[in-house]
Amino acid sequence: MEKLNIVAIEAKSSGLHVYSKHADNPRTGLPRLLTPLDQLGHNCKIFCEELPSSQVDWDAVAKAHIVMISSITSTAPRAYDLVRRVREVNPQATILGGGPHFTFEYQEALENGIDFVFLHWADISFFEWLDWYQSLKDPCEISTVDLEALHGIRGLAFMIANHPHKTKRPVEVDPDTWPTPDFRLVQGYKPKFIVLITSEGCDHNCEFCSIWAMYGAKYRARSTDKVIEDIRFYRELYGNIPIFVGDDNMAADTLNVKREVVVSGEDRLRNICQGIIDAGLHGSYSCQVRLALGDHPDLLDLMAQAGFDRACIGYESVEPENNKATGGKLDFDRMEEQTAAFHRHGIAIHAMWVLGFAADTVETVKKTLKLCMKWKIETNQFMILVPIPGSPLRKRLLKQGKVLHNDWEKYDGRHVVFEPELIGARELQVAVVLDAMPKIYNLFQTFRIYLDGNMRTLGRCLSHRAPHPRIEFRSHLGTLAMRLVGFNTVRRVKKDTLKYLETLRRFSKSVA
Ligand code: B12
Ligand code: SF4
Repeated sequence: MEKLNIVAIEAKSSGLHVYSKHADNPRTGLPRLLTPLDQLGHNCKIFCEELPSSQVDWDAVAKAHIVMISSITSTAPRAYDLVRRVREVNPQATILGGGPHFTFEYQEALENGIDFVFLHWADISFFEWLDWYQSLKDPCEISTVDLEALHGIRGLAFMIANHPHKTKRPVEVDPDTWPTPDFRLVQGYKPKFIVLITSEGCDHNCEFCSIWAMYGAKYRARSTDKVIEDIRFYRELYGNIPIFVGDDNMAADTLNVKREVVVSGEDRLRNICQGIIDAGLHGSYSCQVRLALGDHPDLLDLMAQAGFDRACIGYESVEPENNKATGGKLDFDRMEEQTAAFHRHGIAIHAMWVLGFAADTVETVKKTLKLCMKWKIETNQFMILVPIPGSPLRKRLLKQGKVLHNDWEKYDGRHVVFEPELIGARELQVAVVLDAMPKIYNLFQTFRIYLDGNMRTLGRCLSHRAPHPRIEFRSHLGTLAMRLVGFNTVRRVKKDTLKYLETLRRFSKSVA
């Protein structure tokens, strides 16, 4: 079998995003797909443009048989620039695209020169496609007959005679069959922490999210044994490196077709924590979970024992009227207590708020700001509502004629790209990015939060309730670092925001 040269590129975002300087990690899709091929002896190189040390080696691209490009919505324009550059450098290469944006905008991707688009998950389709590719007489001259043979591969889109073709949705994959992604394939990448994916999907269906459209109304999860195997693999490679479980919702319920709970999210998380403790793999872990876990002190206790020191939580909104749009998952009267429960167990919080829902006004932004200060939430991400492709929100707003533009670079949660209900687009942009963000990330608040966290841990140590004080104290330092990065980022995005306000003036009917 001929050994293939495969270059894969994760496109970067053009502007700063809230994680630019802190969470500079690749997504795990490309390493997951290429790890088995690397093990078979193919020459696989991944470049993650977001990392200064992982810039594309164009000599490698010139020699590649296959170039893979991965993108989310805000990086799509950059991905298309990359396609054009690849064509110049290596006209013979076959260009593949995948990821959440291309899944929903596959025609756009094909029109922009991508040869094959992989829709939804590519864990089967990519390898079936590769068999097909390797069976071709001349991969540089793919004929219509060759393309016809592709209709049996599910989850694929391609052009035949300038017409886009899309095959059926891919069949489900057992997450236990995923290989552990080997990040050594990402050139120049020295991880500060590892992103570990242990599941796919979510049991909620928030209007603004594309997770159901991407993965189905399902939750598929890796078994505890496999998760422990993954952690062990990274520990052996990188020592006691922090691990961020990047699942959209690590503690989602697994439901059957009648939407009855088969495995509760709490039980799954409990098993993983116990597995970590039993295997002696405690360390610094973080994850994305629901705030409602705050009602399960025994589970929070177990999480703390395993070393979970931070939880990223979708707080979404402080307005109860927005509950439907946020998947009906929040109990507004309990938010404060649930937040305090995480804190009592030494777990810091990264709160993800969304602003711009139907009930939101400038007062909502102020109220949100006040509450996150009152509840002493360590770090807060104020995201502007974005109608991303694949989300029910996008469908609704398009129907209502409220989407202002499709300049994908601006679909990053930092720009208003639609006409909100009760507030002007510019008003929302100013309230969130120019008014609220600098208030959250001011230096006084930063030191207040830092001191408060340390005092809390000290109290937990004195009352013998802190299983891993060192991890907790280190986590407070992490909070300090994140907040300082936030302070710097907020100042840097100001110029861009002022410019964007001018752009909005052209679009928005309700200029404030
Ligand atoms: C970890 C993570 C991050 C990390 C690192 C990510 C990074 N380098 O971009 C951090 C925290 C930095 C981050 C930041 C952001 N993120 Co993020 N992130 C994730 C998360 C939780 C997991 C990513 C992951 O590893 N997934 C698992 C792997 C296996 O999936 P995958 O990479 O998509 O790959 C699979 C397929 O898509 C496909 N595939 C993908 N690419 C390719 C390419 C080819 C050629 C082929 C054949 C197949 C293929 O094959 C893979 C296996 O099936 C996802 C949610 C999710 N479930 O994916 C959100 C997600 C990707 N993030 C999202 C967003 C919006 C952002 C931010 C814009 C948030 C913000 N406002 O700042 C930033 C922007 C980052 C950037 N690059 O510009 C959205 C993207 C939605 C969209 N359509 O744009 C997602 C989907 C979350 C969501 N549910 O809405 N993110
Ligand atoms: S926003 Fe979070 S809770 Fe809502 S559907 Fe998406 S992943 Fe699930």
